[in-house]
Amino acid sequence: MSNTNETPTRGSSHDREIVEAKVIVTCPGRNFVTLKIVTRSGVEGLGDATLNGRELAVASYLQDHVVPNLIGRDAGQIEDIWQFLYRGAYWRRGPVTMSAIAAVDVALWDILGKMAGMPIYQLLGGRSREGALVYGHANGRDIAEASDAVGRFIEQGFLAVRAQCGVPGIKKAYGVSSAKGYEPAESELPLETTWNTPRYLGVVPKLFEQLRADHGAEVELLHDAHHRLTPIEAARLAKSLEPYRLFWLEDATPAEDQKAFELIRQHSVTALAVGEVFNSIWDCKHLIENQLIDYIRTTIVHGGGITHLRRLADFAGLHGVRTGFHGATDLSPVTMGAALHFDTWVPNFGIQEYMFHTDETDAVFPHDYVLRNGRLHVGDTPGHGVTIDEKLAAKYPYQPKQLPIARLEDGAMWNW
Ligand code: EZ4
Ligand code: CO
Repeated sequence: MSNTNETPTRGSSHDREIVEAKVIVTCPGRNFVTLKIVTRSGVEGLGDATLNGRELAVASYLQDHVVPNLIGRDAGQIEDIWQFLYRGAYWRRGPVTMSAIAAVDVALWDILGKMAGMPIYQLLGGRSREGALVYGHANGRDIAEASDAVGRFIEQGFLAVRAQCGVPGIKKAYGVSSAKGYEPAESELPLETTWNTPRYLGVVPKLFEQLRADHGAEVELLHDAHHRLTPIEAARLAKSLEPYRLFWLEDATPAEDQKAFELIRQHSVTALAVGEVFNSIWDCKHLIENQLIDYIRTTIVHGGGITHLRRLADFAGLHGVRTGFHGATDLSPVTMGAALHFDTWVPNFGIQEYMFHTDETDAVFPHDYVLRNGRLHVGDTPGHGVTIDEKLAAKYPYQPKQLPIARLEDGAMWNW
């Protein structure tokens, strides 16, 4: 360095050399896997690698297979490291691999921001909007309870609310919980729930008819079918919801079969969102190119980080598809922070899912984003603005928890 006043963090590739990478598993209310990368000059970056119900697989992938490859590399070579981990593993894609790559990628963007003295949204190209429109999760055991819950979100200033309600005769319908926060990964072995599609299809249009009657035409309403429907059932639901103008109908049918969405589109103008379980641009290429969806849900932690999501979002933008990032509580505040920087920049932003983390989680991951008037606002802290209190994290050891499963009434496995 020629100028002695220059901050050491802006220095040469020698200063940027990765000297340490550490995997932190903690359970402040639920499990999170976090990767911390440290450079020779002492800059630290954090990435989230949480894969709900399969956390230790990603922790091992990072610890055993990725960390040894990171030591000695230049933290500034974000693209090259991404390509190294993606191409270099030979085994491409998949949620475990892509969550691990995401953790490295986000940690490196965090480091880059700190070295540049800039928030990540600035590195991406700057602010496109003041804040990111978010939607909250309202639910109730029946329609009346769900409508009251939606009302409480509106009172808190939310402009968009996802609504789920119980299905008569079904114990533990998806998205319905009496507890304060909805946490689906509840037990060491999967909770067994039952499913009945005809009864579900009977109740959902009535729920939204009631919500429009109670809360008016303006509030944005969303619904998640959580992969439960066949393509023709999904088409029927989408058609029956048209009068209530949903912001979106999410995961109407599993989308391994991307072509299935053609059938839904043929029958309905209800906006469609899909992709929280996707991990690659290739999972939604047909959906996007053929304009079969309106919102892509794949988010940073499960989709290879900022580097891959930027590619995906640009591709989606060409086809009129907007972002609607997954943001349930199993995505840690690190992902939320990184996602909000992305949302603040991305030109084709749609909406951001947002559930409150527990106080324990917020204490382990201090962050600078704030909710104001129905939007989440990022701060100007360099990087993504989320840190970890490692001492506190160590007080919450990993707890084995899996997501529930669903069976039809005859006992056959269905999609949870
Ligand atoms: O079931 O994040 O839209 N949100 C969702 C979530 C998912 C969980 C799975 O880990 O569908 O509630
Ligand atoms: Co969902």
